[in-house]
Amino acid sequence: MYHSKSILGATADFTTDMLQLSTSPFLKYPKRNTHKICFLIHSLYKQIMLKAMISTDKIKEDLRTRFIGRRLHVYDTVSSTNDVARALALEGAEEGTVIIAETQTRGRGRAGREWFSPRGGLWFSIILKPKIKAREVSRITLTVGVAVTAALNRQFNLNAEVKWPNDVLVNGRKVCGVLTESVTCDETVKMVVVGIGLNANVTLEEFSRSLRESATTLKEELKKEVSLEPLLCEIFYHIESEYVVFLKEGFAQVLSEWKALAAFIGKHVEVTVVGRKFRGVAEDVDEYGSLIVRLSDGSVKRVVAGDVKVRIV
Ligand code: BT5
Repeated sequence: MYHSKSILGATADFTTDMLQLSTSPFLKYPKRNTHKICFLIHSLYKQIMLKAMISTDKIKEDLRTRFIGRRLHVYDTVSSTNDVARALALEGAEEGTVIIAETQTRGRGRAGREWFSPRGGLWFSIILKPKIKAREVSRITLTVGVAVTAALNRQFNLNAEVKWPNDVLVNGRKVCGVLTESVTCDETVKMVVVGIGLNANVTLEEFSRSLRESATTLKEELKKEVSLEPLLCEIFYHIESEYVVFLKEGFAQVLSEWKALAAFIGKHVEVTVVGRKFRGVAEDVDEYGSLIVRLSDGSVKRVVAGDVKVRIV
């Protein structure tokens, strides 16, 4: 791993993967061509960096928030932005600090599931320090889901929806996932790291065959690439607004916004909880973010977000 200051002022970690690009051709070509190869590699490398690097300067120009995104750490590659955020939070990083990476080598979803994080996507984590109880943490996930959905609909005029507990869908496919991790002490939350994975400028061909069936990307839906910095700023703005409403006025308003954006309330669903499946109608989401499912015998099951999968049947 090489550490360097990027041309855009952010700290960047360049992995050896990128540098291999520039070393291997030397082995194959005669010496007289090396200057040409050098030039080629240099311009290729420059192009990659210019295209890939998310600009902190551009973000700062567009930022309309009071605290979210005011402190930014932009990396080329990390294992997981949630891990970096957690480490920084434990070192005392302020609320609203955001960690962004161009790629993640070990991006994860809930219950340790793999999160595919190629270049072109938005993979970032936000440090929050809400004064809430541990049982309220799932409210943060729903709050962020509402905010990302609102940002996408506002910015691109899409019809994005939220899917319980932590997805954002476009045309029924997952474009974004939210991973909320917290540190608690005696039922009180010390800090929350909200990880957001948004498939922005990624082509569907890059996904595995099985993911291609359930996932989508903004590039795919809009048939063009999107500018990442204004999108990030829009998302930060909506997250901060919803978060402040939640903390100051309570969760009821955010929950009603969530329900208005929900993909499947009233639909038949199959729920998988730790490998066990059952079917019913998704009736509601309660004030703690649990899913209420009515079974065919009329009884009601309350499902807590965690290692749960839900699909519309
Ligand atoms: C999530 O988990 O949806 C939460 C994803 C959070 C990712 C962000 S990226 C920044 C931060 N750093 C991290 O390490 N994580 C966060 P879950 O509901 O468990 O969904 C995981 C499932 O989604 C996987 O098992 C796949 O089926 C699918 N999946 C994986 N990568 C995907 C992608 N890029 N787009 C859509 N679906 C994906």
